[in-house]
Amino acid sequence: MEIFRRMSSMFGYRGIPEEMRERVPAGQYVTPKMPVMNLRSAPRVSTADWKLRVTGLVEREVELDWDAFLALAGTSEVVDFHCVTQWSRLNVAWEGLAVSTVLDLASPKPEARYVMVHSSDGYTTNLDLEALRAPEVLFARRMDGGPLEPNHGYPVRLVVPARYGWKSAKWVTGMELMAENRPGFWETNGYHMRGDPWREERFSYA
Ligand SMILES: Nc1nc2c(c(=O)[nH]1)N[C@H]1C(S)=C(S)[C@@H](COP(=O)(O)O)O[C@H]1N2
Ligand SMILES: [Mo]
Repeated sequence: MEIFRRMSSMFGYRGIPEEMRERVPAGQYVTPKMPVMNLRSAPRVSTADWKLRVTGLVEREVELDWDAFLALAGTSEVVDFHCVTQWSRLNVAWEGLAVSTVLDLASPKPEARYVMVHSSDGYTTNLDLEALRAPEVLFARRMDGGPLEPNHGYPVRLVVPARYGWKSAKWVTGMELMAENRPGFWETNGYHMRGDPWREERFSYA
């Protein structure tokens, strides 16, 4: 019993139904709520001013205003969310627009391999272009059946389920396509350049 208890806390399995265990990466525990993780206070963004821009190594720069975004947004999904500070929230429902659709509009140049994501709170994070093309990567405007709350990124946030939560930029306003990888905010401060929770890529020395 004791050995089981020690192992389950080690692997973060405590309190998790058996069928969900395989969905929880090593070193994570499951939380029923979605904690708010903000570097600074949530910026107030109005949909009237909001724009999403795709720039850098693209054939066509894209600029979507709120109406253009809404016209394209119709994808929904239920996915798990893993924060590097060790909490995982299972079954988060998101609605929005597939990032791959927006990338297709911009038509990345062949040399584009990485993306810097920009947010209106000044936050940045880098991702590889291939990871952003995965069908479950969304620009989300709704969460758990309601509008996205200001603290969770209103009006639009990125959702990248296959990366730690810091890559899911809130209040997102831009994607800049790049040939070389460049660190964003947390990556400059020691977090991993890729951040795959299934490989426990938490810190850059990993
Ligand atoms: N623009 C911006 N995006 C951000 C952050 C932030 O501070 N600013 N925090 C990140 C971190 S560390 C995590 S774990 C998730 C948390 O999302 P939540 O606050 O909606 O739970 O948002 C990420 N996206
Ligand atoms: Mo995080």
